[in-house]
Amino acid sequence: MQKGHASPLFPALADTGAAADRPALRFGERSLTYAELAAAAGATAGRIGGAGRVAVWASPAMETAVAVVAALLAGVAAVPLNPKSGDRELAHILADSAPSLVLAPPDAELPPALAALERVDVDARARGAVPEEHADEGDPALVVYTSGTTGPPKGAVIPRRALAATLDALADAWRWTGDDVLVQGLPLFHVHGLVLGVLGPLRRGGSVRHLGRFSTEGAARELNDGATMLFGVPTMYHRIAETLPGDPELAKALAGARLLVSGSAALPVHDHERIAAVTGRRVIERYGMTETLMNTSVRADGEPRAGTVGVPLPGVELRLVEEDGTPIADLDGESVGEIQVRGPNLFTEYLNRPDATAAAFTADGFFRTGDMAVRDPDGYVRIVGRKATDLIKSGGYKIGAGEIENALLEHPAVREAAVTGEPDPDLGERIVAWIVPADPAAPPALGTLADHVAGRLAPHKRPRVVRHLDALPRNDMGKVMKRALGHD
Ligand code: MCA
Ligand code: AMP
Repeated sequence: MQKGHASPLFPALADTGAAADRPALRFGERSLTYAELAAAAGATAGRIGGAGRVAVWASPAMETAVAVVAALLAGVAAVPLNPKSGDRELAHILADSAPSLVLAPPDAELPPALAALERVDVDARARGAVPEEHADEGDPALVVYTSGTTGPPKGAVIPRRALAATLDALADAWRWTGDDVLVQGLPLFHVHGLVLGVLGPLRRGGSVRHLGRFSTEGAARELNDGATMLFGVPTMYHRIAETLPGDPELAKALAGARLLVSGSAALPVHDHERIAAVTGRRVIERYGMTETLMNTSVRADGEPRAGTVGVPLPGVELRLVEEDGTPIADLDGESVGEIQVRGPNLFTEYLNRPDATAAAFTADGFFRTGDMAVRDPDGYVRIVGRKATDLIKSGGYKIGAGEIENALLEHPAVREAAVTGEPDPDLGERIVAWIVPADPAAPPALGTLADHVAGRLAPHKRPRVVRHLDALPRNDMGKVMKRALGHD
């Protein structure tokens, strides 16, 4: 069947004349204009057309942006890989998503798990014609892996429609235009850094300057040199709040920005207030998920109320429901319910997991987020917690306790393991490993277990604290009572 001609995701790639010479991407010293990006992505797209799904070695580099744009132009779904993924995690993602090739920067050293795949080096200086996009809006654009409470991460299949819908809704909420210059230092294998932080500016015809890795100096330098917006996770804003009192350059940079946006986890009111006190500027929060892209935001023209994630974005239906699924009618700022959302921003399915997909949706097509919230009388959403205690948010990364427990149990010095998150001023939550040692005389050290988890799963999933116990507290059914651990 002939594929449809959906409207292009990046109209600015077709620009000609002076418009095509505007900057699109900058990573450190390297930059590409729209004409150069169109040519480089066109060249790579020409090499991958017809591939089923492609893996992208998503280092924080120019090539990652070019590779993902190329895949979208070619109508091929991209699976961004964390270049720091450990062997277990990588093997799972590759087996589950079955990519036909891997796109990588020419200088990247790929691990053995990828050796069997055809490799296509991405040349950011290559020149090729931009192919006509033959894709339907429901076609998969990205498969992004996200942790659940138990088991290995699931691949959320994100359709092209969702990318367009969420980025256009944010443009409305934030008055985001092609004149904006974004600075960010987020990883490019998650929605925040990749979809909002790279595809967002490109859809608007604006530009992004990526810091490679986040630093307060980098953010200050770019904001003082023409950048208009900053995107970050709360840990980054916490580090900004810590640095501000002794750093007038940073204070000036933030004061002059058009928009400071935080997301991926809650930004504590204390950090909001500290930043406002020094800069006179309010950080605004938006709320999203890998599966839903963005659901709510404080609007650029709205009241930036600390501790809230604003109002539903255009096109997003949002409701709070009680345990039995009954919608909560009151906007009273008190009644707590689970957030459910419906709209064109939603993912299609978890790859190869019809069971998990079915469980995630209600009969009338709302997605169950697992986030608990109240709504103020004027509709502002305040997130107050989450249903599952076994999901930890650390540095803005979602991490499943079960996944880490399974990895820890594979270490010979571990007899039993339970993982919890506890409050951390910098990371929001830090991962705590409660360990019953195989040999009480030789309990495994934190460094040993951290390396073990980092090497199997990913460094950000490593425990930051280890506590040794003689036995885990269990109920009559033998289930570990995590709440009892929290109060130890
Ligand atoms: C340390 N390292 C190790 C080990 N220990 N490597 C291997 N083995 C070890 N045992 C390395 C780390 O890999 C890292 O390297 C460096 O040491 C420092 O580690 P860490 O302390 O973990 O990093 P950090 O600098 O403290 O990280 C803070 C951070 C980071 C920069 C804020 O957490 C981060 O980038 N968070 C963003 C998460 C995110 O984008 N979430 C979006 C998903 P190196 O520095 O070289 O890597 S949520 C989402 O997408 C939804 C839609 C939403 O709403 O946004
Ligand atoms: P992820 O699955 O990694 O995409 O993370 C999505 C989760 O991050 C959501 O379900 C929320 O729990 C959390 N989240 C994202 N943005 C915010 C925010 N602004 N405030 C509080 N929690 C957030």
